[in-house]
Amino acid sequence: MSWEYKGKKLEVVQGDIASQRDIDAVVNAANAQLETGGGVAGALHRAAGPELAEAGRKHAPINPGEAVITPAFQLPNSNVIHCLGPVYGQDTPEDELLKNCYEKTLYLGEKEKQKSIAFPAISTGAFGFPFEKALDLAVDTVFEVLPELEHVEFVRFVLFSSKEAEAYKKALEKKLG
Ligand code: AR6
Repeated sequence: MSWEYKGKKLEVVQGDIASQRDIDAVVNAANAQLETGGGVAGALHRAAGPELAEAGRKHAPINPGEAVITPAFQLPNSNVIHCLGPVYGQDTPEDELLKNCYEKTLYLGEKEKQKSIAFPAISTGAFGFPFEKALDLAVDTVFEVLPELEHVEFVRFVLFSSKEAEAYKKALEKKLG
């Protein structure tokens, strides 16, 4: 499902972040060492190959709310933007750190002239951030930052479950009608 917003395109899909063929930069819900792991990081590292962890080593460790960019290697994308979300109940202030993640990823995508960016629901898996609260922060931040950007034209939210995709669709419907 997709929407137009101030000349930009927003989309919500249910699927795998490692299979977004038409997207320039996919976002990794990374760990501080930019190594492989479970969830999103596991899927992206598996599909990209060992070069992704090797490329990450130059940037590691990163702090919560920080984002760095690497090539995407065997993934069908140009780049991976790795963002470390906050661990809920541990990295504070959680809301601000999660907002930073979306903001910094978008600005980095802009700097690197990426036309399209696909986000997973950062911090809502192993890091335990409550899904609905994370959804509101993600959507509000994208609505705030995206219209300011010149190069980034298209943001896709990729959710693993249909229930989560429905929640995102509802949130965007509510904002855009
Ligand atoms: N595609 C899209 N979404 C996915 C996928 C996938 N292939 N796999 C899981 N999700 P998580 P975090 C959803 O744990 O909370 C890793 O081990 C998942 O259902 O990937 O930021 C890293 O190495 C959830 O809704 O990210 C870090 O140590 C969301 O993506 C740590 O986990 C995020 O889940 C990062 O934890």
